[in-house]
Amino acid sequence: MKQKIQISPSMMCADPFALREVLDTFEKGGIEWLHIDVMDGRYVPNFTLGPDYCRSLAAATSIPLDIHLMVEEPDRHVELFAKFPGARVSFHPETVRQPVRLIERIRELGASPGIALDPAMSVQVCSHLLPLVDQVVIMTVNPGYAGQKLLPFCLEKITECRAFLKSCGRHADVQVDGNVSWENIPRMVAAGANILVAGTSSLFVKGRVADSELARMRELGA
Ligand code: S6P
Ligand code: MG
Repeated sequence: MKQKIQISPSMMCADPFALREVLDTFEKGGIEWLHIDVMDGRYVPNFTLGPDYCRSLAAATSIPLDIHLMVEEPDRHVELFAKFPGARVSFHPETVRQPVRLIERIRELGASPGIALDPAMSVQVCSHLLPLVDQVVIMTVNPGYAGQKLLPFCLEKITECRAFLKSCGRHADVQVDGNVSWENIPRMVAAGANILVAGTSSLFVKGRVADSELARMRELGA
């Protein structure tokens, strides 16, 4: 049986001047999540979205926020992000001294915890954390920028992660983030991903999204 795919569009790819139109398209299309990339210029070379942007989005739509923290010491900032209704907050385990404590803290704050594995982080190294979270983000590009090319070896990590979760009876979401293109989606879904982060390789064209493209993505993952 095929798994049901959820879509989490990457909001850093949206034209800020077209945000209302983009959100309307997502609401109409039943989009499950809004993927928010938070970058601090330290863990990654880039700077992107922050808590004010999250606040504005949460006020403008009821689609829950899927917040991807690409920051050092996320435990210092988690309160700013975990407070949005239905929010999911994912962090990179190597950025914090006590990742288990941070997972617990995210739950205490009422949000859903996730961990994100950059291409250099193995599934095996994080295996003790996988049963504790609701989502594992497998990054298929180096974190920091939209519009990069797939690192093919990361596809095996999706398979490995899904198999490990299954072996411990866990049904956590496996999200794939990075160059989720029309061409790559079938392989990513076949490997076991059930949430697709959609950016410039698929849904977004010049920062806007067409209804027909959303339908096309549903068909690919349905
Ligand atoms: C990258 C970030 C991602 C990108 C996404 C963009 O550091 O975590 O979420 O925004 O990969 O998608 P695309 O299709 O341009 O690669
Ligand atoms: Mg991301």
